[in-house]
Amino acid sequence: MSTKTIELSAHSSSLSGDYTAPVRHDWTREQISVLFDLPFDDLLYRAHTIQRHYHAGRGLQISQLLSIKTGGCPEDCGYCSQSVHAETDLKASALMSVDAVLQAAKQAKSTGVQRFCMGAAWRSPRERDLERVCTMVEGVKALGLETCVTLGMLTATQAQRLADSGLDYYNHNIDTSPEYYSSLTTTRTLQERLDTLEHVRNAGLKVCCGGIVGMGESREDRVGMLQTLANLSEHPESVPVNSLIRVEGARLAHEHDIDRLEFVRTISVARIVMPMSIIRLSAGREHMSDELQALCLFAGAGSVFIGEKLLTAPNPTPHRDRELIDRLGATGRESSPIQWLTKSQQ
Ligand code: SAM
Ligand code: DTB
Ligand code: SF4
Repeated sequence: MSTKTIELSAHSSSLSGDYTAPVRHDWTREQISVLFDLPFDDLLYRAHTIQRHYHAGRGLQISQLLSIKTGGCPEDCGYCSQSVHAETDLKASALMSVDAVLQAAKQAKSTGVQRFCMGAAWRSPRERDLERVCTMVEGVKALGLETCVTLGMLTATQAQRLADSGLDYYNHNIDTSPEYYSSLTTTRTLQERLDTLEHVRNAGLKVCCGGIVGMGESREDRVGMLQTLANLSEHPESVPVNSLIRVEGARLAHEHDIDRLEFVRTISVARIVMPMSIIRLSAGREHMSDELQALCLFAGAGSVFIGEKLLTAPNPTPHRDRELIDRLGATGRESSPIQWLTKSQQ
């Protein structure tokens, strides 16, 4: 395996070599900015080379979301339809029954989904509710699916309880840069988010952590978000890159669309700075052309959410996704990234 390291000069002319990126946790903002500033084709070339090196033959990872507890969330995240502070017409509902969740998981499994992700609109889970979620996790795992939950902030004990139930992944996003964070959410700090991520790691769970672009943040904020993720002591196994879904009634309902090529740049830089992570092309695909999605996959995204809905927002129809997956020849993968990497490095 070549260990030639990436040169962080925008003027580098030697772009035809066999580049790989070492796994690093000491990225400076300047280095990440240099990557963002590369000519588009150079950036794509570097990102795709890393994708090929670390993820060749892996196929597309396919997940499905289910909102197990919708709306009524006390947090004030400006992008979210489920906050009590948003003036949306979303109907709040109580935590679903275990049976209803398992029905949905069975249906997902029958369509070839690999990971089933359950989301709850909580600031943090109550003990009784957490017990029910653990029963859901056990049931979904027994169907042969990977499991992920996203339930808000956790204590160390709660993270451990979830790990004991057999949970595979916990999703908890940092969403943006440290500087922009308080423009999005005032009811918690980024440090509280990072504390939960640490509890999740210490409990031995795999981490799914990323953010959103297109919320009126600057390029520097996107750099800061990726730096924060890439300098975590371990990179998240999954890094969702969401494109803001503008929800009528939410504070960020009228943000301007981000330049599509800047979105692809964000995916590409995420690919380079966290070379072993699976980058997920997450929210916002409904309004992306097939060609834009193909470009994101080429740039290094290796995972999508399929199904009519994400949590509350629409997603491309399963029919459109099936056609796209067929046209791209993108197949599901058999083993987890970590197993695959371990095997190839032996
Ligand atoms: N309440 C939990 C939390 O905030 O961690 C879990 C659910 S929350 C909906 C999961 C993630 O979805 C958020 O962290 C955010 O990154 C993403 N998200 C929420 N609303 C979104 C929107 N309108 N557009 C894009 N991403 C969104
Ligand atoms: C993530 O980063 N994106 C997914 C998953 N993690 C939970 C959620 C996207 C939510 C989009 C808005 C909605 O459906 O309400
Ligand atoms: Fe609540 Fe999560 Fe929505 Fe924020 S993103 S309002 S924490 S459901």
